[in-house]
Amino acid sequence: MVRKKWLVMLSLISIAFFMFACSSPAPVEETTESASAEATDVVGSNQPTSSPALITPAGSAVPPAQDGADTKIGTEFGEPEDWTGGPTVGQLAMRIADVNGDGKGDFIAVDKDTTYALPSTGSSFGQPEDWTSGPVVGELGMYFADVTGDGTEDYIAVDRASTYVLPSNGTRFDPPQDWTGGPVLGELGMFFADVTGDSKADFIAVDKAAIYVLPSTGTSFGAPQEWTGGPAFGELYMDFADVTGDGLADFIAVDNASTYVLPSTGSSFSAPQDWTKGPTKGELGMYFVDVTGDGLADFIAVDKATVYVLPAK
Ligand SMILES: [Ca+2]
Ligand SMILES: [Ca+2]
Ligand SMILES: [Ca+2]
Ligand SMILES: [Ca+2]
Repeated sequence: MVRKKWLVMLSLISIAFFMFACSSPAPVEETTESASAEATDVVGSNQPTSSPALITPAGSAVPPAQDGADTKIGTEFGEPEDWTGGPTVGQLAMRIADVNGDGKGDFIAVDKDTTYALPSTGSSFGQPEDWTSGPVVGELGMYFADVTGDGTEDYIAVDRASTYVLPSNGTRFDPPQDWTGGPVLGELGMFFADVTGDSKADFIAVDKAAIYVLPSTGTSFGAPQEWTGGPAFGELYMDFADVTGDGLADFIAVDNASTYVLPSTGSSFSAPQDWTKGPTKGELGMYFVDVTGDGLADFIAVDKATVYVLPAK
């Protein structure tokens, strides 16, 4: 049922755009209704499927900002450090995102009554700061990515009615702005990453039929563009990160058989390339983030026994 509804909604994306484009919706606390049940349902949906199956976009692909200035190359992880000096938990969601734009990933805790940011000092997370002065919750998902292109990661709340962006001004999130003028949902997952290469994260909706990209203009998301010419998804995991190092986020699909990369051309995704030549997966989690500092996102696979890094090269 639900899926059918999504299908319909998705097929209506374009229509919705035109229909709603002219209207002036009043968002704001629309996003404040409790998302607990729905959010888990959609964002973490896990219906097992046959071949190209499902994925779970547990969170936004928000690799820490990389600046070319740092040429240090990492080789290992050090000992665990206590960065909060006590328990810090978000009731509805927790993310790491550089919301103040200083190049250090900050701890974000989404609570029912408001959204807190604990800015990173580089060696600890500071005191919680109230960044929304009230509840902001995405019914279908909460993401953090720099969609405005100013270097600060913004809050994106995906509701059934529309997609709202709360731009970071460096010290808090501005009020919600309607960026899609109508519903936009991905059946298999929703991601925010810069696939066009203009430093603004784009809205990527993974549908069963294809992957759609809604390029960010800096103040809204454009009309959906089909980037794959057919179905494309990972059986075990999907993500969007720049593994080729050209500044455009690429599509990564982890299948049972191998891990495939579909490099972004800036206007579409190229044919799949086999990047692991065999099955590779993390039992407990998989991430694609540059941990070596060379500008290429690496494959991090978390197993019960240890954490593996497969450096991109
Ligand atoms: Ca920061
Ligand atoms: Ca921003
Ligand atoms: Ca972009
Ligand atoms: Ca790339």
